[in-house]
Amino acid sequence: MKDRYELYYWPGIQGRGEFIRLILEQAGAEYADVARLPKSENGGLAALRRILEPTPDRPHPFAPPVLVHGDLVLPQTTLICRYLAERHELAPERIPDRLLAEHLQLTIADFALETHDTHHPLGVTLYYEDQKPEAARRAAAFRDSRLPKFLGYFERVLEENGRSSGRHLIGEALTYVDLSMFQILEGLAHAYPEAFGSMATRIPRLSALRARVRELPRIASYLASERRLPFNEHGLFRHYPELDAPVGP
Ligand SMILES: N[C@@H](CCC(=O)N[C@@H](CS)C(=O)NCC(=O)O)C(=O)O
Repeated sequence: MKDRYELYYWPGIQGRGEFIRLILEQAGAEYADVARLPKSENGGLAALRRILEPTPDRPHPFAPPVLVHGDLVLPQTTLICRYLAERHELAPERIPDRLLAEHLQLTIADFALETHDTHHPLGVTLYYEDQKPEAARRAAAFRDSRLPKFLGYFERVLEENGRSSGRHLIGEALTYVDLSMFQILEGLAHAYPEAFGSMATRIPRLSALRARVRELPRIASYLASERRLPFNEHGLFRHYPELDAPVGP
């Protein structure tokens, strides 16, 4: 199958789409970010809505992101990441290691969702402005307990990976899991600069991983390009100063 992909995702945000974009960019793959294309090129929100419509051929996706590759229409971020990574040498070789990589990737998805839920604790159908007191409580619990627990976990996973002397989360080489971890760390630095900044001395290996991924030539060039959308207050990682504070000792 020809390596030309179509990514269908909300046009104005990094969101979950960004985990996929980072893999496509590092792979040097040819892809269209369809909803960001103009209508004249069959892009825009209408194209995104179309891919979510029921069809007699296959179960239709519940939500974006969706990857289209030839006849394949694949939803669910973690599944898409795994599919792309295995096609482009960004996943471990052996099946047990591939499963372990997916286990880490699913944990990253949990971490992303919990970060998101700090500003939407009552759900995505209400605006942040309609759930501010609940968000404040949820964010305090996140900062004091969940953030250190997740970051501490991934720091230990790096430390324990003797196969790469702690340079990669799994195996001996760069994988999609490292790229996704980079995105989480970037997102936290944007959303929770105080809380995340106060954790810096506790996560030296994760900080080094973040710096290394940022300097990969293809990633560096992507980050400097217009293809990389800035963080904003519509995506997973939102900066609301009133939710942020340093993490306790
Ligand atoms: N588990 C899914 C979650 C997908 C998801 O929640 N997508 C969001 C955008 S990031 C959405 O548009 N959801 C619409 C909805 O849930 O109704 C994944 O990881 O892809």
